[in-house]
Amino acid sequence: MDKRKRKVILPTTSIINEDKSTLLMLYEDMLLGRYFEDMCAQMYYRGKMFGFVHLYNGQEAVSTGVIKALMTQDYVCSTYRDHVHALSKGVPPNLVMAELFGKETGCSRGRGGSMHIFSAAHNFLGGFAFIGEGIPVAIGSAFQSVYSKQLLKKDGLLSVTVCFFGDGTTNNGQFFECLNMAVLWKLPVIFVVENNQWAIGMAHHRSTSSPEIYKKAQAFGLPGVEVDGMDVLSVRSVTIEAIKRARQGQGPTLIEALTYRFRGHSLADPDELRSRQEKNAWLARDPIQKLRKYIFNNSFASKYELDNIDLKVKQIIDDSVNFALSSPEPRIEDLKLYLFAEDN
Ligand SMILES: Cc1ncc(C[n+]2csc(CCOP(=O)(O)OP(=O)(O)O)c2C)c(N)n1
Repeated sequence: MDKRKRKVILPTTSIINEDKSTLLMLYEDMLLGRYFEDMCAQMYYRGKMFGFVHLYNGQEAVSTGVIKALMTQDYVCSTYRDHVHALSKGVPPNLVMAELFGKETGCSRGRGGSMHIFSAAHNFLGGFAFIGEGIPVAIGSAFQSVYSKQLLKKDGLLSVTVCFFGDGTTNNGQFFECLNMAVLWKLPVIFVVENNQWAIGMAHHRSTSSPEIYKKAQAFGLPGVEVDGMDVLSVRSVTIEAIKRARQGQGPTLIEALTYRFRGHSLADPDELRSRQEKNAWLARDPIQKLRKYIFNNSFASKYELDNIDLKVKQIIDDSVNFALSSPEPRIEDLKLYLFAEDN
């Protein structure tokens, strides 16, 4: 068999019956992610953004399915493909767009850019340029939740930390070290592998000894679950289970979401290595179209209601661009500001 060709079979998960308001919330969040990223591409090519910009198109069901099942008090740790995770966690689009424009009003005050979206106010822990860098950070975050609850006797529910990373990253040692530690200390952490089948130009199955990542959980003694990452309701179902375990102090879960990125690795990538046939097969599984059909076919909402959500989201994105354009640049006198914690 041609090693470059491998058919991905998407698993089926029994889903929870969600009500209309939840379904529309999920739909709106996925659209927000998609339109935000489409606008980023436009702005990047118009010279409004600098450096590498990695877009999330195609993977929206993972961000929405996971993050929208969390509580406000929970934490999210992302990668360099971080804009949409931040939006799902509630970081306002204005602040994310302004950050991408390098403006003072951005969530990292214009100093971080695309790969360093942070918001302490939203428990959004970044944004990392190095692959695997967020995994130990997520472990630290989950540890502090346990410490605050058990030793400092903090009131309320145990907070859960979700850590996102790609299939390529799972070949990195930090992944294995952190699985070990998370199980050993029963940490309230959920590892979410967004297996979009490629690490830049390296096909996943050509770079790893055992392509089914969720099975690697077995070696460390935590549940490993494979899920259709193009189906937001399936992702949400498995996440709700994982959150329940984590919050009750039963420890971590590894979720492998099978998905695909609809654009190149970054906006600088001409995307010539993936076949047209493969791309078309995944484009036909567009997670936003899938949810839209589900909502419409089950009479949860009319086409008119869904189109109104589209218009609303487009307006939010236009507003975020206007906000970013009209925001001030950081001052040259402030070049060294925020290098140290005391500047904040
Ligand atoms: C420690 C480290 N080594 C190498 C790189 C270069 N690099 C950037 S993206 C990438 C591939 C990551 O692929 P994956 O984890 O599947 O994430 P995806 O881009 O598909 O979301 C690599 C190797 C890096 N950023 N950090």
